[in-house]
Amino acid sequence: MTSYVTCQTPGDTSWFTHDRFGMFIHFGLYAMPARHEWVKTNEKISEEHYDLYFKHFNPDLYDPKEWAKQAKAAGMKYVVMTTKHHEGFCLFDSKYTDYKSTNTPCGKDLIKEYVEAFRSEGLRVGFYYSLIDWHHPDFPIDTLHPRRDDADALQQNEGRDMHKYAEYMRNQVTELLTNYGKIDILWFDFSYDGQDGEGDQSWMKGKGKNDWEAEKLIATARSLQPDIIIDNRTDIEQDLWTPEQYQPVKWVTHPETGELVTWEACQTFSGSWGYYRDEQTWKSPEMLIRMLVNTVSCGGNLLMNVGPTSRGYLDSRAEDALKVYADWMKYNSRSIYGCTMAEPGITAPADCRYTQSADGSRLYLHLFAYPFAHLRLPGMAGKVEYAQFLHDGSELLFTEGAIDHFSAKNETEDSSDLILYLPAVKPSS
Ligand code: FHN
Repeated sequence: MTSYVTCQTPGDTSWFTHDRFGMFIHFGLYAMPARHEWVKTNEKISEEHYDLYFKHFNPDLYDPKEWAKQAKAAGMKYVVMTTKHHEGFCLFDSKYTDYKSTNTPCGKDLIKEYVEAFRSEGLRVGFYYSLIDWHHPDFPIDTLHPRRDDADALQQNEGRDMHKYAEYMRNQVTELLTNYGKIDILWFDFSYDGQDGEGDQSWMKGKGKNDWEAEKLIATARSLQPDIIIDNRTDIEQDLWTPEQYQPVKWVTHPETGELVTWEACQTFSGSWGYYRDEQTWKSPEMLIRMLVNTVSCGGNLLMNVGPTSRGYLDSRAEDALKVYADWMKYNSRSIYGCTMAEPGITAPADCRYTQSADGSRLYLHLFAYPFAHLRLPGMAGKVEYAQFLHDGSELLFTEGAIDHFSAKNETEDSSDLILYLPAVKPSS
């Protein structure tokens, strides 16, 4: 999924664009059924049964310090954790609801411990806050709601007041941005406007910026933490972006302001954001690295997700995936941090990606397939002063626009990345 950080963030977003790589954490009651964070609505689980998860929620092995250490080792520089997902369960001690972690056997404000743990490892901290809330009595039943097919859904929906729910969100965002110190990112999720149900079920319509009272919600956040980076899944600006803008060969600019867009892709190791015990689809180590490289080669950030178990720890599959990043970033992080897409006019060969240092002096060539003896670099003849492998700094000969041999490494090793020093080429200002 791609989310876009708006250019309208008044604060300094240069740290965000420099850091490029963050950890996403989806944790909540849905870790107990362990069948996807949408399990309540996917399986239309009854309120009575879902309350069993609330009654027995006790992540006794919750250890965000351990998560933070692994995120830091993986090269992640910031983190965004769910404070409340669509199920409506709050991982923080809110005074506006009883549906919270402090009222379960867990008994703790999990967000407080999360913030302290990741700050202690030097990561910037963000909050995910769901606009959707399948538990709140004033959140109207709609096309996505678990109760949508209940015989009395229409009657249940009468009297639900979306304005009261919008006020509830503003009150909780006020708590989150008041009680936990400086927060760097606020990640709202998500609008689905205009999708009315079939036929006469217009009461099931989707929800967008007017339903969330998004202008007031964002104004509330900015009044408390003016420099906070806010994504645009409240639908305020969603319509300004179109996927074709994310072409590796183009600087992505805001269609109105012309500013270089800061944007972020979010992804997960498997097919689920929340812990999914029997999940079979896990991305390969190569895919994990390519997703990071590809995102930065298009001028964006990657927010990579983990879903802790309901005991509160990261399972071995998640830990193994984080280790893949740690091993790769050890030698290759300089091709990620402070880098962006290659400047206009520089196009990577097939099965390769370029990332370029912010000052334009270094072009990193990422090999998604190990080339044969020669690798021709279109348009680079006469523009490269020096070339070397990134992993060990060993020199590579570059003549007439081509790296002229790869005999230095056999093909069994991981395809390494290269640095091309381009003192003659400076990005257009
Ligand atoms: O519905 C959510 C989903 O559960 C998850 O939180 C993702 C993360 O980007 N956002 C929504 C789907 O786009």
